[in-house]
Amino acid sequence: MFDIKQYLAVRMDWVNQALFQALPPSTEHPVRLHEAMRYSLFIGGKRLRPILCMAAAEAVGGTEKAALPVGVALECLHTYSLIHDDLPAMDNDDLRRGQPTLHKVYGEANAILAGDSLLTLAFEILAQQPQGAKLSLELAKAAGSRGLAGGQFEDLAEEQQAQNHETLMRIHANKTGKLIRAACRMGGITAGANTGQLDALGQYGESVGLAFQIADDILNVTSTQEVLGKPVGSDAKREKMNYIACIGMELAQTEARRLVEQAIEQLDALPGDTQPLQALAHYVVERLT
Ligand code: GRG
Repeated sequence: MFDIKQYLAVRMDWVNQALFQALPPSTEHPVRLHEAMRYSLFIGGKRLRPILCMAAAEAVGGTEKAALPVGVALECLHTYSLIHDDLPAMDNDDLRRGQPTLHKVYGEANAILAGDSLLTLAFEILAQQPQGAKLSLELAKAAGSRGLAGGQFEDLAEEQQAQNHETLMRIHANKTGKLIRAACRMGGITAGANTGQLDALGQYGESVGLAFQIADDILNVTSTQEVLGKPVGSDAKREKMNYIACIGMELAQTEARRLVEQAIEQLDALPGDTQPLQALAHYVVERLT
């Protein structure tokens, strides 16, 4: 039986060590900026995107270690998006990863700059990898106006507006799904996957990304701030578009399970060990944080 807990713990450790090495030391000038970048990265986080990236490499016969630096880049970019999402101009949140948000501790301007620096560092890391151009293209497409930033834009614009399933799907696919999809495809790229294999990994990532977001919406209703490390009940309070308001709790749970099965079907034709990706798809909807 695959031990997902142990699997995650080992890889989280690898990712944390690699992140520690990749970031400028907090003794380097400008000290406070480097401290701020490290604060957001090391106060917590599941490291899901780097772990998916490594598992995707393995699923097409590559090595996890070759995908690790790419995972580090993904985590830097993900953390930038969380820092900016928490800013007063966006979600204005006080808590992230169980700790005060970066702007609460370091001030708003420094939080913006730490986010900018992490976003840029992600591409600096990718530029140094074999296949750097292909990897950078993949991440840039996922992070820009057709991905994360565009999804965030629509999400902010849609607050307090009518719940519409189609709009909700598009926002979530862009805001959450595109980076998870990119993580899987980028893992494949490090392993020299062919076009068909990259498509399968991308479709796996898309389904897992949506399932992840549905699970996030469910946890926003069912979990507690202590367990989750960020505010709960915030979607309802802000009348924010989410799956529960849109289709109800029961259908949301059914949809998340269906997406997991759909994701796993994509793995059939892959030549490597797909057990970790299978287990990760289940973990995404069964997780408690
Ligand atoms: C471009 C500013 C900007 C934002 C992009 C990612 C994003 C949009 C906003 C963050 C807020 C949010 C609720 C995003 C949906 C994806 C999501 C649930 C992120 C949290 O990811 P986890 O659970 O976080 O993997 P950890 O802390 O474990 O890394």
